[in-house]
Amino acid sequence: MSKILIVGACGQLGTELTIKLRELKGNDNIIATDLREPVSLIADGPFEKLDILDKTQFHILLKKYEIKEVYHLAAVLSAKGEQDPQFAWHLNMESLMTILEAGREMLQKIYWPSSIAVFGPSTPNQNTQQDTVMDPNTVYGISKLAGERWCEYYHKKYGVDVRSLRYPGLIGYRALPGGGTTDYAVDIFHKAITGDSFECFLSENTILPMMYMDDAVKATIDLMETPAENVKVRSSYNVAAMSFSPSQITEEIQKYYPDFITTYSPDFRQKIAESWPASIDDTVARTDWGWKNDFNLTKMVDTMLRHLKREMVFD
Ligand code: NAD
Ligand code: AKB
Repeated sequence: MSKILIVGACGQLGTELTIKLRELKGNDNIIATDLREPVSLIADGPFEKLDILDKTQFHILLKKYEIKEVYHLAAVLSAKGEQDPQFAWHLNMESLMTILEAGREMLQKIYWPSSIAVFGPSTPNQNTQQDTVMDPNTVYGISKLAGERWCEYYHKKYGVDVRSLRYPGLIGYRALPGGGTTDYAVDIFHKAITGDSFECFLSENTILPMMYMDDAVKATIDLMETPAENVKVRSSYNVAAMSFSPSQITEEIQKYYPDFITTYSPDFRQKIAESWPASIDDTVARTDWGWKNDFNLTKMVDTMLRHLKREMVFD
């Protein structure tokens, strides 16, 4: 079996993808890498410290493990990106270009995530289509849109097999989020199970597209296993699962914790959220490679609370 290298494996998505890929393909075939020390959940397989901005070290690892596939998950996300736009652009773009170039020379497949952040204030807000107006106004969104164009370019010009999904906000219980606008939808659960109230940085009626982590991992692996000729979109596919506002997720959590309350104190992230769509049309992904979500708001909340409560008991 050819070996896969994951860049940014200690992050919110990387932790979960590493666990699932190791389960499917064997521990030794999945090389987790990150700037940080390995988190305990992925300490059971090969791990290398890697700053993806260090091209030499990246190429040493590709050769050392005879890597044929790379999942590139390292990025600065939307909220953090606004604190240092130049660095966010540098990391998000340089790292992608390094990996796309490696795709020309020695890789068989590359996975690189995009985001609903590619859309902007002029994008139609409801059921946003695969192909539509895109005018992102965060450095993160601009870097994702530019990245999508580069992925398509490298595929068309050099035949690089690079694949991508435009994830909505991802919600999981194993790892904490790393500086996005949708992070509140994970943080809220940690407050609910400890009996605290939650102060939300978005206003109560701000609706955003979201997805439970198992669906995101399934979509990613399904896309990567699809025969190349069926992957017709080489920029990035819209994928969707659910949309809700902070007040709607609060009401769902109150079914389990009736005394739980959310207060609202919108900050700079409110403007970012308002520039993104409220719901996404993912018909193209459903048609091209059979994408289908398993989790809606009700099932996601039930699953999150059950897992987090169980972890508290074992802590
Ligand atoms: P995260 O911030 O949780 O994780 C990113 C990881 O990359 C971290 O472990 C970090 O240590 C590592 N990293 C940072 N700089 C690095 C460097 N120079 N070299 C190597 N590693 C480095 O992010 P995430 O939420 O897991 O997101 C993963 C990818 O998915 C990103 O491209 C993100 O834009 C995309 N995405 C995430 C979401 C979401 O809701 N989590 C939604 C849409 C798209
Ligand atoms: C963020 O909020 O920045 C991410 C994303 C939707 O890309 N969760």
